[in-house]
Amino acid sequence: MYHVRIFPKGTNTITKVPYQIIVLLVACIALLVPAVTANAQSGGAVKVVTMNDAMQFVPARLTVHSGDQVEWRNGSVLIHTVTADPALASEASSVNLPAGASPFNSGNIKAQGTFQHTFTTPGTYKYFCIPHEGVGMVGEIVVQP
Ligand SMILES: [Cu+2]
Repeated sequence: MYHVRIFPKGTNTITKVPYQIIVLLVACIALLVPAVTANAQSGGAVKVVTMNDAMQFVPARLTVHSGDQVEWRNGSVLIHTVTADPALASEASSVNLPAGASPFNSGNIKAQGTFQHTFTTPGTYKYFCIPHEGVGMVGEIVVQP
């Protein structure tokens, strides 16, 4: 009989260690993939809008899916609000709520502060910042089913 040995006898440890690492990696991937996939399928994604010193929501227009949470982050030294309530607007055109959606208002968000809102009613939301409505600090969230 003719044998070709890549590793001489007695060096089994060289081949065993990488094999065990591969088994561990596969096990980790097998555990992670269903978790990540489940999260993507059930919605629940978090989208971020930044509020800046130029009195803008960035991005000014954002599309999300029903069930997604939007987080606004105040990256400026100014106080901002995230307000989608017609009763608090100077201009009616600053606000739009889809039929059946409740108004919301963050109240004052200080520098480095955040505010979250989860959108469950599809449609187009227009909102504004109370102190800066007059200079056009308005934003739009489009919620797809
Ligand atoms: Cu503002």
